Amino acid sequence: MAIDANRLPSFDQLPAVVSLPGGVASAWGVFGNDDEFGTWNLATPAKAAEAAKLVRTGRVFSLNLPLNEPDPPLFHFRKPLRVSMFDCSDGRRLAYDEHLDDFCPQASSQWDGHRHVCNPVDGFYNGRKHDEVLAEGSAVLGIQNLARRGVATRGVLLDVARYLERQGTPIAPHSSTTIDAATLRACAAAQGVEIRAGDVLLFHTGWLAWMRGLARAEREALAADLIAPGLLPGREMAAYLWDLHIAAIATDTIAVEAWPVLPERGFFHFQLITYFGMNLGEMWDLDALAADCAADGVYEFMLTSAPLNIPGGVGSPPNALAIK
Ligand code: UVW
Repeated sequence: MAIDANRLPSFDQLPAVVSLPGGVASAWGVFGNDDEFGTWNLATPAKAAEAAKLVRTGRVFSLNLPLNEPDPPLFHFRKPLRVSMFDCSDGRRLAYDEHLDDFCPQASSQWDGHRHVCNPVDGFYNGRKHDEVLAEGSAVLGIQNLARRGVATRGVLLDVARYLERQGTPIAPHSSTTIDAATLRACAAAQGVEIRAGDVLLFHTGWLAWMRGLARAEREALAADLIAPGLLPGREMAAYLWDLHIAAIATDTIAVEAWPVLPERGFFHFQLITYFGMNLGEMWDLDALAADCAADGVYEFMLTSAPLNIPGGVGSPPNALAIK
């Protein structure tokens, strides 16, 4: 289905989700009733061509943490990766392969794909039923869809950390500071960058760099009482992100939204993943890119991502690059 971003409904035109509080709205059906790509539909071939024109210096930024970080994984239900080489020599040569054990594709830098969250009442993105998605051998809404498609589009970085520092209100990393839509707008204006339909929007908070600088015992304490800055959930943020018609959003924090989730605010993953069909990039390593953008004043680039082709996968390391 060819998508024209100019003809998409605005947030105010989307139907309300009655099973959830907080003004959640549904984009189910907007990209087709059988669609499994959600807002990735907006990352069109024209966007890849637009992004290619942004490559001017050839500077490449890998946005991926080592797969064994953070150590320990910060959610207790994710296990640390174990890598073991084994000998596959054949008598004429010494050779080795490896096994990965307890690999959780969402324990490090990651995409949260369309299978990550499900509203128990309504189902997964586009109304796919829980039993259908969880059925043995089902790949419905799996990350293989994105892996086969690949990502090459315009990326924009909002360096909220530097912006708020200059405003005299720096983000305290060991906090659940919320970032509202007005702040994202003001940051974009201060940087002189426009966010366009089909872009991947990155926002930098400085949380990841802070977390990586902690001693192991401090990271263990953080895992036991997890806290991180992030987006302020709610109707205003949902309307801002939908009306930008971005393809996805990614950040250097653990959950995109401020953590922990407060019951009165609701779990914003539902709005973004389940009802918009928008994948979330988390714990992306944005520090070097942010420093480069601050140095040259250029906050747009080509963004590529090649997720692992895991049939029925919930998420994946992004294998993301920003190229300027
Ligand atoms: C959870 O939703 C628990 O994890 P993540 O922050 O990876 O989305």
